[in-house]
Amino acid sequence: MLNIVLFGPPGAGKGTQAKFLIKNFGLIHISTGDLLRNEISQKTEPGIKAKVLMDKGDLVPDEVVEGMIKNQLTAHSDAKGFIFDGFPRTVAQAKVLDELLKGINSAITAMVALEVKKQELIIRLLNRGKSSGRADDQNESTIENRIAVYNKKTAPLKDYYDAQKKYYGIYGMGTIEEISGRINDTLKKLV
Ligand code: B4P
Repeated sequence: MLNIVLFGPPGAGKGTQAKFLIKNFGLIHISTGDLLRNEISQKTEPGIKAKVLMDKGDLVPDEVVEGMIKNQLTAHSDAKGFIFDGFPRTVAQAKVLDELLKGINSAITAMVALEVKKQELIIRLLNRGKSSGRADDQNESTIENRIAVYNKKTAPLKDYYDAQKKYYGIYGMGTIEEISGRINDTLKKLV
């Protein structure tokens, strides 16, 4: 199995690049952000609780997203591999993911990390906010909070995967096509 953690700060291009990976490598895409937004639109109890946190740019509790990942792995038991987009976002989530994959005799192959300057992240997210309707894309202070949460809770995952020699940093500035070309070149060496 080819299991990729697609990593990077908010607005780095994870969701954007995941589309190319699905096409090029035939992987199942699991985006915890999309799954949570789906819960919100269905007005489920976890969705209603998550919305308050997401609108401020805070993370939702680990147990909520871990449960969603477990369901997705079960639902796609015949997958060739997975793209984990926006998950894990904490070291605790990474450890749970390792256990879940061990349970299906698999493991993370690589973390593909998109490296983008902070000012560019803010520009991209404010831009998306004009059409996405997402509360967390609407103003600079919420975006600043998302980046601060990323630096505090999520960025340490780089060391977690680096220690396992699974970290692949990708320069995430430039056109969408240039960046997907860089990711492809890196992943082709791993399959
Ligand atoms: P996510 O949905 O993961 O949102 P994101 O970090 O903004 O990334 P996304 O994939 O959507 O954007 P992308 O960079 O592709 O998370 C939202 C919230 O959900 C979190 O804040 C948190 O509250 C919660 N959550 C999700 N997962 C969680 C977890 N595991 N644990 C706890 N909480 C969790 O693109 C951004 C924009 O840039 C787009 O408009 C795109 O078109 C543009 N763009 C991309 N590449 C570009 C390029 N090269 N040049 C110009 N623009 C580009």
